[in-house]
Amino acid sequence: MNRFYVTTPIYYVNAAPHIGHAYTTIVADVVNRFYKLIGHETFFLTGTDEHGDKIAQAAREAGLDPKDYVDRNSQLFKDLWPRLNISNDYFIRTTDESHKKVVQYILQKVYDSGDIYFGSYRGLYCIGCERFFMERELVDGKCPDHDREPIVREEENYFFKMSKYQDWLVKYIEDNPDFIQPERYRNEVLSFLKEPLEDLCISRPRERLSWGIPIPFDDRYVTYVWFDALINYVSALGYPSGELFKRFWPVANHIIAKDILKPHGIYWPTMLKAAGIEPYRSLHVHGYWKIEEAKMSKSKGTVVRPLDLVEIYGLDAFRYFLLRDMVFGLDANFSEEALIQRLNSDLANDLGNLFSRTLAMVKKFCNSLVPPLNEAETEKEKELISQVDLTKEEYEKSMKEFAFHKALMSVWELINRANKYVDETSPWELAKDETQKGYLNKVLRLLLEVNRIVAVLVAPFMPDTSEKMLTRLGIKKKALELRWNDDLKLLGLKEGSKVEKGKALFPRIDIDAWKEKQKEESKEPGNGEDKIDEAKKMENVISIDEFSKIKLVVGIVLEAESIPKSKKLLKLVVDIGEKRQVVAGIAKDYKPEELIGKRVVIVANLKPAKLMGIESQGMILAAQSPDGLALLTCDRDVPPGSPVS
Ligand code: ME8
Repeated sequence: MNRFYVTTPIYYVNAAPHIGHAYTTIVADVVNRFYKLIGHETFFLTGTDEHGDKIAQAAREAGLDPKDYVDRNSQLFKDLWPRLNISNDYFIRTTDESHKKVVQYILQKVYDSGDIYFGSYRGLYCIGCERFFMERELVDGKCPDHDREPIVREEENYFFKMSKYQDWLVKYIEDNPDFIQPERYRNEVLSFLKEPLEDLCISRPRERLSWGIPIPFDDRYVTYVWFDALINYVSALGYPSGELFKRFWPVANHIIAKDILKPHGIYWPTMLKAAGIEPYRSLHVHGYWKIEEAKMSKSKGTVVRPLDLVEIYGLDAFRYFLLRDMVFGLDANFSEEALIQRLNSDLANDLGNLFSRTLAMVKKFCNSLVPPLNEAETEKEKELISQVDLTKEEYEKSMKEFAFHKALMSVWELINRANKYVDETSPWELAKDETQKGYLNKVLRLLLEVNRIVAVLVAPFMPDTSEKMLTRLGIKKKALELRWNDDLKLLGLKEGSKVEKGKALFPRIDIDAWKEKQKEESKEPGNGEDKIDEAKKMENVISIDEFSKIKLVVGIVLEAESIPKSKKLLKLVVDIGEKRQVVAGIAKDYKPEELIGKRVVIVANLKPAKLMGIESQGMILAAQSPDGLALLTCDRDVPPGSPVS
């Protein structure tokens, strides 16, 4: 049997869960549900990371014993997940006795094999990250994640010989293109590995930090939090001898955000190698949810709490929005307004409308009974059926690539095709003509079946909605019991069985009223600074008039050359009816010689600017993807200077 093992990071318990934690965990849940749907045996792990400086300090600040503190806060995560419909099989805590034993077992094993040694280290240490930094990793002398200067720290400690495995790791990543995905993060790890790797300090003296797992061969020390935390992925499976470990470790898929790429892409594989454990199968790295293009911040009041949104908009709208609006791998900007727009247009309008109008017609014209399907097919039916096949194919491919937004887009293509089919066949007209009864039945039956197929395809994303739809179609199955081969056949309903119309799946939100309310609230004293400033957000929306001020034209690249000392920039000469010199930040993705003769799209009326001392008289448009840039071009040869509108 095919198997799949999916993990989230184990979250630090010094902060309450926010939308970022919810995103990763919902992604893992969607993936878990998808692999079950296609018939895999799966195991889904999440949990909490509870040791280390940061936690001990937070407990002190809260006036609590560390154990009481972590018990309380771990529970926040444990309680949240069922409310977000998270289908995890196990919840691990690093303070679990069984986990501690495995950490000590691995430490001893690696020590015995000679890959852990005792030494002294002096370096720059960031308390926030709980690790030493190299100078070149700092930005303006500060930790880029915590925006503060690291402290100088010197200590005798235990070190893991990570450097010994550098060449092995480089080769492993090169030989296994799927090991770290998307490609940009694989490249990031490889480029980091171009410099010599240092050994990893893996202990902390107990006199400074007692909140950790004792080093088995020296009780003056506890383990460094990352050495402890990463091991959760195998301890949860009962490593070394557990049955789950044997079954699921070979298919381990870790999901993380880019903040913890280095521990997962470098420390963890080398630790596994040293411990004699096979590397994990794949690491899947996503970007950040940002608020107003910035990091979420407690002090600015921009930390988004999942349950606040779920309460207002419903769980499935929230899950759908997160998976639809972020391209896995890239950063995304969170806004409540975007969520409302998705809810209104994709869920209430497209999906909700298709479902309710189909059932309303079956009620009216077929007495709520599933009609037979026995008329010959016309072109319209063939088109709809071929869209079903296409959607299934694209959906499966995209899900396996973690391109969730694409998978959903392909489902929405089917929904839109089906809505169009209703308009084209006009069942209400067919109903007026007795001789069309057979064809009317066929149209409605096909629509019912498409609704059923849509319900199955959205099940990983919106399990409640899926079950609600299936129940009304007369199918009593839990979302997790659905299976690709049985439940995605074109015909799955029983002729003559009863369907039920029910209420709208997704009530619309009145966006104007919502905006009004936001404005009112931001005027209330005390609210001004904490709330996201709606008016400012609206500045991003432009009118057609404003857009028409931007002059876009087609240009042909005549010359292209690199700019000395710049890794990013190329100097181009482009024919747009006249010659223009343009400096473009595309050198990482395009070689100069590839560009000659290419048709590109240029912003022609941009104020000239100097980049690295070279004048740029325009800007080239390119799409950004997790795998790099892609230039916009024309799919037909048009003369240089042709306007783009
Ligand atoms: O790093 N956008 O825990 P952590 C998207 N304990 N995802 C986000 C996010 C955002 N703005 N903010 C956080 C740790 N995340 C360690 C992990 S694993 C062996 C140990 C998510 O609580 C994302 O998954 O800081 C990120 O990698 C994780 O939370 C970091 O969680």
